[in-house]
Amino acid sequence: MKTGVLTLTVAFTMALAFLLVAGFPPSSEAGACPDVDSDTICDPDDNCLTHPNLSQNDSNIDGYGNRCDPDLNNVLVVGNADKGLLLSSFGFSAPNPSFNPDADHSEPPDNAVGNPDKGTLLQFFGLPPGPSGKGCAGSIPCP
Ligand SMILES: [Ca+2]
Ligand SMILES: [Ca+2]
Ligand SMILES: [Ca+2]
Ligand SMILES: [Ca+2]
Repeated sequence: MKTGVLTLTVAFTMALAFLLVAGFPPSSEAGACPDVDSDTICDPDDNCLTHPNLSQNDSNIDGYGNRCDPDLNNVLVVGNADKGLLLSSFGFSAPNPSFNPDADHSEPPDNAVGNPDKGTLLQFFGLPPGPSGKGCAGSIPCP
C-alpha cells in the first residue's frame, strides 16, 4: 500500500514537472521571464529592450534592433552623419539599390525609408542606440 502511494506521488510529481517544462513557452505570455516592453521577447534576448519589436529585425547585426538603432554609422551615438545617411536613402524602398535597410526603423520593417523612419532618428538624436538586452550589443556580429 505504502509503495503504491509513493509510486503515485512520484508519477504525479513527474507529470507536474513535465507540464512545467513543456507546457509553457519561454515567453512573457506565461510570465516565465522579465519582459519590460511586453513584446513577448524576454529581456536578455530582446535587441530593443524598451521598444516593442517582435520582428527583432537587426539588419546590421550589431545587437541593436532596427527599431532602436538609428546609429547608421555604428559609432554608438546618433548624430548628423546618421541623419545624412538616412536622407540619402529617403523615399527609396527595396529592391532599389539606394534603399538602406539599416535606415528602416519601422516595426515590422516596411522595406522603405520615409517620414516614420526619420521621426525615429530624430527621437534618438544625440542619444546612443538601444538599449539592448543583449550582452554582445555594439559588436558585429552580435548573434
Ligand atoms: Ca521584450
Ligand atoms: Ca523589444
Ligand atoms: Ca542594428
Ligand atoms: Ca520604414
